[in-house]
Amino acid sequence: MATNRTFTMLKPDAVEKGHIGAILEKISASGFRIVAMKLTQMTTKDAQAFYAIHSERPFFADLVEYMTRGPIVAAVLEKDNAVEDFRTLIGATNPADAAEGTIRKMFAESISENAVHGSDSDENAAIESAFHFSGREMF
Ligand code: RTP
Ligand code: MG
Repeated sequence: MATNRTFTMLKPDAVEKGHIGAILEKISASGFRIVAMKLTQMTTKDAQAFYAIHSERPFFADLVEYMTRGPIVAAVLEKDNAVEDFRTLIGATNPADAAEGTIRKMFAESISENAVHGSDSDENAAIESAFHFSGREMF
């Protein structure tokens, strides 16, 4: 995986509220090219594995329940400095702390239901992209 790619999920709350189009529009307008994308639903095992780093945190069970309760949009995005620039575009984990104009400020409800995921490193972007997509599904 090149270092100019990141992985994102539009989380179940964003899909439930009909925000897929608006969020993808904002992502595209911010200069990210979609190189892979699908609507999918994670199983409990999938979510436990994807968020394994948080398995000892008090919110882990709620996080797994939330991330599996409905479909998500999984996507791989390409742009110079993709990981850092996408984290800036989505804003702080808690939308109350997120900057004006960020995706979480615009579309998220709370620290636990915060509309969108963004990889936090190039290494995790590659791992998370491979978790959801085969090489033939990335363009
Ligand atoms: P993400 O991994 O989804 O992009 O979010 P993040 O880096 O901004 O935040 P992280 O610390 O990795 O937390 C992962 C997700 O767990 C939920 N969370 N709930 N109730 C809480 O205190 C709490 N803290 C985190 C959120 O869905 C968060 O995005
Ligand atoms: Mg994270």
